[in-house]
Amino acid sequence: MSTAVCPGSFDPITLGHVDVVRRARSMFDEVVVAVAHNASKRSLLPPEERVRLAEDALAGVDGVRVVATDGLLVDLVRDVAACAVVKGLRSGADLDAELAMALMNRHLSGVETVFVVGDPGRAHIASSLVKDVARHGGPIEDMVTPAVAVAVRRALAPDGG
Ligand code: COD
Repeated sequence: MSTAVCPGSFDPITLGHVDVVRRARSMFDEVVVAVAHNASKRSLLPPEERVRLAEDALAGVDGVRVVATDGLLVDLVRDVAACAVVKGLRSGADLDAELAMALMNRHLSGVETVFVVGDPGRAHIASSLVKDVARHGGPIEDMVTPAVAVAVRRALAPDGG
């Protein structure tokens, strides 16, 4: 059985992420979605909520499980016996950032990274932009699941929901 790890901050999971996980699942028997920590980003949602929202968003995709990790990605890859990491690309800017991580992960453990090109119709979707649109009162309902929209608006409310 082939297993791949699909990592991200997922703060929050978007319909762009869901598309990437579906594409990963079309190539591997099992996809482990890893809700991880990106040291260069400050999270809006706590890890356990990001996991819950990812599980909800991916409930219709079989062969997928969601885990949280606060360690090195390559350690999780080893622990779940994955043969690859799968990342999504929207643009050349994504590739620049992803290439550095792919090279580091291969240096650390030998793991290969497979890049999938996401749906162009979802290439505008980024978690950071979804939060920014919501922060300014704009519509996010066509970029995230209903549960995510509620969670983001609640987290951004002045009293924290
Ligand atoms: N279409 C296609 N792909 C998309 C879209 C979209 N609309 N939106 C997001 N993606 C892709 C991104 O390009 C990325 O590949 C993936 O989805 C996840 O995106 P984010 O923004 O949720 O996650 P990142 O980029 O913040 O994740 C970074 C990690 C958490 C994976 C990284 O920091 C990490 O591995 N951390 C663990 C600690 C570690 O091992 N550090 C060393 C790394 S070399």
